Amino acid sequence: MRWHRSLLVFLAAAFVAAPADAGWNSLGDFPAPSPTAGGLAFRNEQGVVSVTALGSSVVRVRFVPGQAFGRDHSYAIVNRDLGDAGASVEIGGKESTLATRALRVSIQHAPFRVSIATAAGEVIDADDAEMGTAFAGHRVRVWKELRPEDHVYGLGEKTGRLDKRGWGLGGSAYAMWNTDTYAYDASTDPIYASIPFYMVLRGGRAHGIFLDNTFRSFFDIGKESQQLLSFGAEDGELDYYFIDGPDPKTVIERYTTLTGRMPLPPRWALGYHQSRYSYFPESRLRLLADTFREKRVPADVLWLDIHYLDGYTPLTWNHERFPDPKKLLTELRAEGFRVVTIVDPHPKKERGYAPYESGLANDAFVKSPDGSVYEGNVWPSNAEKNPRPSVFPDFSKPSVRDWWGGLYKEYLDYGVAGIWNDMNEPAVFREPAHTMPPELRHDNEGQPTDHREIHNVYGMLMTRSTFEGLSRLRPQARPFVLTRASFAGGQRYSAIWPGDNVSDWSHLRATIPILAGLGLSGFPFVGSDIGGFAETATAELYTRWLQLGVFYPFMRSHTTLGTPDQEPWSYGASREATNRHAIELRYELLPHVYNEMKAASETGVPAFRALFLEFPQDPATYALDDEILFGRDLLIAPVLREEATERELYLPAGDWYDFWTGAKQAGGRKIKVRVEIETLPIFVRSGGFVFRQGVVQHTGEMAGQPLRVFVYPAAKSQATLYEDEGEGLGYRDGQFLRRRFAQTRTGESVSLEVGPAEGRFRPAARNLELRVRSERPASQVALAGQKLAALAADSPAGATGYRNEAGFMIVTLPDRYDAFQVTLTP
Ligand code: MIG
Repeated sequence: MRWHRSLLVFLAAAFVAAPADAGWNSLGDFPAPSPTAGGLAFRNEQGVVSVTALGSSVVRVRFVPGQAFGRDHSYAIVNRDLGDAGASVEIGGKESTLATRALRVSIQHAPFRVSIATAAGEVIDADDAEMGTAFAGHRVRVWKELRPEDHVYGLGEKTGRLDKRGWGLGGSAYAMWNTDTYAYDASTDPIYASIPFYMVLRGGRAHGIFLDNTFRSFFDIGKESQQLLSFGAEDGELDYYFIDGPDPKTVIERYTTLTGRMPLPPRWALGYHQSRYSYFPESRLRLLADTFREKRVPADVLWLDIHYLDGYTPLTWNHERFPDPKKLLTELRAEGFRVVTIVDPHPKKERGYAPYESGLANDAFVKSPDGSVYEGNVWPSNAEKNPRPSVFPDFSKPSVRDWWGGLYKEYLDYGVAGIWNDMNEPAVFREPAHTMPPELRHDNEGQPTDHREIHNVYGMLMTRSTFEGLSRLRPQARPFVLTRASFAGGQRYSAIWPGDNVSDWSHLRATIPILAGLGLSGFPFVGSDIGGFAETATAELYTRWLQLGVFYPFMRSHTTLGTPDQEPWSYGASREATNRHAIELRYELLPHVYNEMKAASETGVPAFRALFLEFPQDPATYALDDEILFGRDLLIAPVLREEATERELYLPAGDWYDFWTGAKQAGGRKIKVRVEIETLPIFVRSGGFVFRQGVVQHTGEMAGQPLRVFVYPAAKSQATLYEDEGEGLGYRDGQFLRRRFAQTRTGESVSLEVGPAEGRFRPAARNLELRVRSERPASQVALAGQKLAALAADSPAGATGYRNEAGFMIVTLPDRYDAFQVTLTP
């Protein structure tokens, strides 16, 4: 077919057509700005804009139509101190510049357009020449150039592909509005949480943008026009932060310097969790616990969903189903189980019910514009006996957060270990909006506003209340909170799970981009319902899900009301063995998992990691959403197709080692591997260190376990291992142990260095096993210069020496905490 030239021109014009929404007023001509502390301030009859440098690599742009900014207040940002920006401004006639050590921000005055470049002048982020920044009534929005080579990630908890440019050239558009979306699918948007942060990767170079606005907001990634990325909100300020890399991990570090990081979780929360809607009565829960121990399937945590409550009423107990919670929880604890209970944000409107009474006394509830307490139907209105509407704490009021946080006291006295905050979008049985009316009133930390502004932070502020309450009630413990709804910065208070997925293979696959996207958005403590929530998993689907779930930071099986049992042993004896094996792997890897979660708490960089974070220069990683890294060194290629006998996967450049066989695979290519139901493909990066222990039934059994350090070949490599008591806050005062492990290989001989111990924590007496991958067995091994003896297979535990086993040279010694060196020679 021959295309007519004018048709091509027409098509090209249609493709680049400017956003035609007539309502938008783009910012026009501004007079020269005035200098401010760290930046520039602009003003004309359309509005005010400020551009400020926060540290050398972060620039804040703030615009509001009208004549003055509102209060400078943020629920998301906890720190604006990113070091000295070294900022200088130059005010010209047509253009002004704000320069930092790393960036050069050029602002054209007429019409007003911002362009951010490196100090060397390479433009990174530029307003669209035509639209720039605009407003329409209260709406605010900015259009930015999107280049063909740009990949866009993040936006928190989003369905669809990892790369938000979408399935093809069609682009994608996302809204931020926390929504209870039972059995959502890949096209549902929005779902439960809002994180208005994205990252652009362009030829391996990354930068990010965070829109700090809690109203309903929008992100258009090349959908309206392939050349444009635009974002904005229905009200409030267009208040955004440009965050430079150039490394994508650096972007996350800086974003989480602004919005805070996940606190170190208690180690038990990284064990296996078993949940369903709902385990009751008490005898059922005890049977569940006993079955785990009898069948030797490791587990740490059992969950109580809404049937432990009296008429679904938050903060009560159903004493018919659970007559003596304290006794029950104490006895479960003796078996090594902790219990997490669900607590929703909808106390029942009922005289005599303490949370309602004390809430009224504290003026704690969300109100209608006429000043009356708002009532809505949620679970308590479905109670079999005495159904009633609910009222809703206004978590945007600091005194309400304190009050609600204190209400957990009774649960903690019973021995509840953690709290699960559900329904906090907030969900209200009021269709079609399924939430509160927009005109409801909130305190908004002293500047009253309506629900439109608080909706997206309601869930996060609830988790803040919970987290801070637990911290006050148990000052020595690390709180564990799980939430369904949250906002940017919510990582400071809770783990998150993406709600009500479906027992379907497409949902298993979808968990990778959703969870990885959360990690890219500063939220590292994530996990989806293993097995799927709605409907029923087949045996095969459940096993495959559990195997991937080993690498979810939060590993929990959960299913809805009325489905068959979804426990590791629910699918017959052979599946029980396979499922046990998956959970055992999680427990073997716990030292590694804990180490990676500690790192995430310090840098914000997630353990469940999209490949491009480690390989930003490799375009083959940009759209990968069916494999994942765990930390730096483990590549996980889960089996995501029914009855698969093989799977294709991509190994980035370098050598990789099969986790199961030790076989070497050259990377920089796709490979096909055979798969069996027993395991999933895992590869270790060349030079990788994997920290393992023996199988335990729960984290309480870790003391005395050997520490097994698996070392994979590279000329030179190193890793750090962090350990501590697993609970409590002593680690902040030096109760931790951090050591560096390093290898150097010359020819076939390997020198391993274990660095000096940092911190005062010392694990209970145990063995250290250094397991060095090698093509040939060791024949000579020296520890700190002393020749070691070869160990016989039946040598007593605790003996010092070496042996060779299945492709590994293994040195065993009682762990010691001075620096030392081991050399192994084949
Ligand atoms: O309307 O508490 O997503 O995990 O089991 C359902 C019952 C309310 C929704 C949660 C789900 C939980 C369920 N909850």
